[in-house]
Amino acid sequence: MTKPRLSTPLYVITEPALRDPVESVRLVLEGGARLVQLRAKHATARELAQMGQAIRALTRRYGALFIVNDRLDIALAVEADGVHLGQDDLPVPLARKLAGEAFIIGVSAETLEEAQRAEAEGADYLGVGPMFATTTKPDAGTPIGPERLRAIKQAVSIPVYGIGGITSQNAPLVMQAGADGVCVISAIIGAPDPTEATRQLLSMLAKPPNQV
Ligand code: TZP
Ligand code: MG
Repeated sequence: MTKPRLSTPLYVITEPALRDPVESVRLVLEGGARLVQLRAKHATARELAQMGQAIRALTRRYGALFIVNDRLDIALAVEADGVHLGQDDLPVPLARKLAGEAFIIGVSAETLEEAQRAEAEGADYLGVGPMFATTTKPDAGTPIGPERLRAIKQAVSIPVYGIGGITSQNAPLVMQAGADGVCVISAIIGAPDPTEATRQLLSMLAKPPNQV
């Protein structure tokens, strides 16, 4: 099996405090999202497995990629396309050993060093942030801003997604800094109409960075 390509600039992540994750995924797929992550920090393994199976079925129907946050066991069990690992999660080489070459492994990076190590260890993409202030992740560090992302992008060759406090207003700043895309939680999942919010962000991201 070959590794699926990350070819979309919008990566939508769930947040149960804002909206039910399965419903969220259904709504954003309808709006055109083709890369989604199940993130539910307080869910049990059983709840994650149930949500993961439902999201796997939905994403297959739309031809979308499905990543599970933190939990490689759940990701493999529900046949997700990949897992997203933080700096305190399973090290990339061990995840790779269990998941194989075709599996997507994403890593959160806040610094250049973390980004370079993740790439050297075999990560397939980076989530870099927090770009801006965010209330979704209370333990997120001080915002690093688009210039740090620019430095990271210049130092690695895997795709770089900005994350944290990204909205349709500031997404262009992230793209102009060289990001391959943006990860978004509250600006889409917390919007009154996530389908429409997805459509709007996607249409903006489709424009060349110097024209947005
Ligand atoms: N990692 C860094 S910031 C963040 C995560 C999961 C939260 C992003 O959420 P929002 O609502 O898009 O700021
Ligand atoms: Mg994590």
